[in-house]
Amino acid sequence: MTGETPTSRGTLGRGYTVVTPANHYPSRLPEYGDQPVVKLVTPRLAPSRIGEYLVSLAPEGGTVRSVEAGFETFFYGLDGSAVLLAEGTAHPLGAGAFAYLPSWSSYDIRAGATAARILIVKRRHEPHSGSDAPGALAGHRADEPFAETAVPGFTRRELLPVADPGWDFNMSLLRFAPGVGLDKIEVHDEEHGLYMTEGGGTYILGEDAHEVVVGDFIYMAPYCPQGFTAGVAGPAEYLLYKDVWRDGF
Ligand code: UGY
Ligand code: MN
Repeated sequence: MTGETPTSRGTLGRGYTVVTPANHYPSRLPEYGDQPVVKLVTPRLAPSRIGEYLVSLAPEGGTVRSVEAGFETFFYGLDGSAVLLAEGTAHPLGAGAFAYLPSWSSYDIRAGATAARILIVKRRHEPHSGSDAPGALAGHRADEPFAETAVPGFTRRELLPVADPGWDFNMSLLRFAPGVGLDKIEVHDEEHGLYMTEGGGTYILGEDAHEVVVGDFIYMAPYCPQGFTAGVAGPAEYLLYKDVWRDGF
């Protein structure tokens, strides 16, 4: 391209970022060798307390050395097939499969015969006295139906237990029928990492409105005003990280 500045929907706003596939500039991490890792957000972007990464594995590819223990980690398979190996257990990580590993687990990932893409969320566990730290957990988005909410056409699927204060974050799939959205502009202390898994719509972030589509990522800092309405062309869905059960200190 000569003389033309590429345009982009990606942005660094006040209290949020939008990172689209066109913005991806892959990094390398020693554990993944030359396979691309897109750092969607890390704690280098204050005040984020999470790292969220999009890892692309070549067919039969995987970690070239184990990822060391020390952080709790959530995995969500976007496409292809892969397996997560931790503590002598193999957890499937194909499209729609997910797993959680506690901070004392090291792990490896291996792709199957086709390339695989996996979303990974990493954070420091914040213990709560009186609650046991959670152990490893794995499942698939199709294991349970999405639950109705107070808003007709808006359903949710919780991938991690939401009623146990031992857990310090939730991972939820939020699904909206065409034209349906959140019923308020939320402003709250918890932060979000959001990955669009289907469709698109309009995201209100602070004082701005952004059109978002499948593959887009949004980081929302604590107290970032936020609202969403799905587009009319079809359903929209996103995978949402949210810290929970802690008082912010
Ligand atoms: O649970 C939540 O905080 C969620 N409703 N936020 C969001 O979708 N931006
Ligand atoms: Mn929210």
